[in-house]
Amino acid sequence: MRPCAARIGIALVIAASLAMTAGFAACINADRADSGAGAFKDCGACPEMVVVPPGIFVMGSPETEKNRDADEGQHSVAIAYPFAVSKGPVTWDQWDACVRDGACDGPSVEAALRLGRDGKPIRDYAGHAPGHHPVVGVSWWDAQAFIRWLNSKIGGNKYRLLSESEFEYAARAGTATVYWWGDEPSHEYANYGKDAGQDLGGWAEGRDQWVDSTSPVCSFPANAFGLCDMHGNVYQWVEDCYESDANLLPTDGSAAESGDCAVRGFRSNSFESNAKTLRSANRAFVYAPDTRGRPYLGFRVAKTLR
Ligand SMILES: [Ca+2]
Ligand SMILES: [Ca+2]
Repeated sequence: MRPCAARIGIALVIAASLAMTAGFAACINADRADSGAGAFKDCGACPEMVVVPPGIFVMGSPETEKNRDADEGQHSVAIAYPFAVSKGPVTWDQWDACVRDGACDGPSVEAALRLGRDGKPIRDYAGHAPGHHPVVGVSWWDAQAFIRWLNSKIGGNKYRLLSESEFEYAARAGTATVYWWGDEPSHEYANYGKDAGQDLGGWAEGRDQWVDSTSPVCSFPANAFGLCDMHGNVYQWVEDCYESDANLLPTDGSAAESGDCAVRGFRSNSFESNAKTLRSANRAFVYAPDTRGRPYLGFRVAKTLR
């Protein structure tokens, strides 16, 4: 077997070859304390991380795609590095561990979840689904606090949010279809709401048993990269400033630093969102990074491997 460095060089030259890049990822991962094939955890309460190989993909949707939006212009993105992505969104259990360590502001998030968009208390607030369900109500800054806590565990600066292009690359997992499982929405693969129309509102069907709540993380099949809940369950913050012009988005996997940096975007979809926004190419709306209390918005983390 070639030394790792030599194999990395080859993989960078031929980044389009997924077979080669899979070998690259395996090479990187061989140096890690693995909990499974291509997966690892850095501490007991840390998220399980899955290694995603380098590759080239077309971000965005063709103009023929039903329900597409104008900000999804297609362009090629080359990700020349492997990176790790949490298998699912960060859970309440993981968030609570950060709160117990004093690194995450649990009480403020809980208080925010009790308030509606008008800032007034929700009269019939029923609480959130805890434990292995995804954490919700957290701001982009809360996500950054959680990431600082993870980085304190490893004594480095490797954990971070995904960029928007990394998120779409990881969600597509080598596919060019509307969803990774095909061109039609399906409640066998995601917790989301209505199939038709563009209204909000939960819906249960088939494997999707949840109407008005999140589902436990990874209740649905993982995609070809081994990641779950890349579509549905909860929206997930990404690192980027919001660049509405797809032609100006970075093509190397990095996060956009142009556009509107007073807001941050998120990806995926949620239990109360519709099939239109469940699409791999969908770019969600944006919020100010201090926005807390949204019961459909959480995050997942990435880790730089080099
Ligand atoms: Ca549902
Ligand atoms: Ca959109």
